[in-house]
Amino acid sequence: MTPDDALSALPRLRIETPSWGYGDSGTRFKTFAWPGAARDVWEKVADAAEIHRLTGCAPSVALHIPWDKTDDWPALARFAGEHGVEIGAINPNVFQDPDYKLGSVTNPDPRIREKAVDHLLECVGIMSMTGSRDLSLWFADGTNYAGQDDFRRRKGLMTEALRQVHAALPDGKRMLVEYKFFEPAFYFTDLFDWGAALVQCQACGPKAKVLVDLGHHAQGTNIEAIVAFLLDEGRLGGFHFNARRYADDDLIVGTTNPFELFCIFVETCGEGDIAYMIDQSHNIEPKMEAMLQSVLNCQEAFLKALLVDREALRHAQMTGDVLGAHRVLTDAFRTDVRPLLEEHRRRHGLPTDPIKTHRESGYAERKAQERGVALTGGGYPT
Ligand code: PSV
Ligand code: MN
Repeated sequence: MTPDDALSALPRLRIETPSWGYGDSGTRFKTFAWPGAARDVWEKVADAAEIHRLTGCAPSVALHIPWDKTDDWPALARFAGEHGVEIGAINPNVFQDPDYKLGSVTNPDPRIREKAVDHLLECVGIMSMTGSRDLSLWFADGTNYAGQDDFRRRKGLMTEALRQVHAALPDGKRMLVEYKFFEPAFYFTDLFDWGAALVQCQACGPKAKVLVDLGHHAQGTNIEAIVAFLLDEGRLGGFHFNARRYADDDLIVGTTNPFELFCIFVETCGEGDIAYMIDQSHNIEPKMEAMLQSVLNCQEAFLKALLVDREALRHAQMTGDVLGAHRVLTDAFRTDVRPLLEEHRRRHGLPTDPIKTHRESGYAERKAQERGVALTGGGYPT
C-alpha cells in the first residue's frame, strides 16, 4: 500500500482498552497502590475516554463482571457516551468465587456448573443494557494432576455450557472463546489451545468465535499462523494484546517482540471483524501512560503492516524468492512511520505527540490529587 492509502486505511484500527488496566493490580506477590488509579467503573471509563481523546483509536472500554458491577447499566452507558467512548466487551468472571476451586462450567458438581452458566447468562443480559456486541469468555477451568478428572467428560461439559450461552445470544451479538494453555491450572486447561477453542466454537454455532491472547501460548508458538488459520475459517473474533517474555505477564504490547506484533497485523489488517483489545494490568508503570504506550505500539505496528507491498510479496512468493519475500516484510517493518503518524494525527485534529501531551496535561497529577492512593479499584486480590 502507498503511504497515502495507508493513511486512509489507518482509522480502521480500533483498539479496546480494559477497565481492569485502570485500577490497581499486581502480581501474586504484591500489589503496589498507584496514586490516582481508578477506584470504580466510572473512573475507569473516564480514564479510557482520556486515552481515546489522546489517540483517537481507542473508542471502547471492556468491562469485567462483577469487578465493574453497577446497579444502573443504562446510566453507565450514557456516561460513557458523554465522555466519547462506548462500553465494549463484557467479561464474565467465573474464576474468583470460592465455589470455583474445582472449576466453573466443567466442575464435577452440577450445582456449581449451573451457578457458572447463570452468571454467563446474566452477562448476556448486561450486554443488552450496555449496548455491547461481544461476550468475552475465559475459563480458569482445568486440572493440576494426571488422573484428577476425565478429559472427555469435561470437554462435553464445556460444550454444553457454551451452547447454552450461544442460544441466549440475541442477533448481532457474539461470544468470544479465549484459550490459555496454563494457569491457574498447571496440568491441563479445558480450552488449552486454538484447536480446542475452535472445536468448541464449531459445536456452538456462527456467533461463537475464537479469541487469541498473545500471552497464552508456549514459547516459540507461531501466533501469526494461528491468526491466519482462524481468519481463513471465519472464526477469529478477538485478539488480546500484551507482551510476555516468559509467560502471561501483562507487560506492554510491542515491548518484547515488535516484529511478532507486526507479523500478526500483516495477517489481520485487511480482513475480518476482529475485536482488538489490550489485556494488560500494570504493576509498576504509570497506569495511563502504560495504556497510552500500548495503544500507540499497536497503531505503529498496524501502520507498518499496511505499508507491506502485497503485490511484490505475492510475486516473490510465487517465484520462490525466499529472501526477497522476507525482505518485503522487513522493508515495511523497518520504515520509520513516525512522520506518517504525525500527519495522520494532524489530519484528524489529534495531539501529534500523545505521550508528551498527556505528560504536559497534568491529568495524572490531577487524578492523584482527586482520587488519592486507594488500592481498591482493581479486580485482583490485594
Ligand atoms: C486470563 O489470563 C485473561 O487473559 C482473560 O482474558 C481474563 O479475562 C483477563 O486475563 C483478566 O483477568
Ligand atoms: Mn486475555
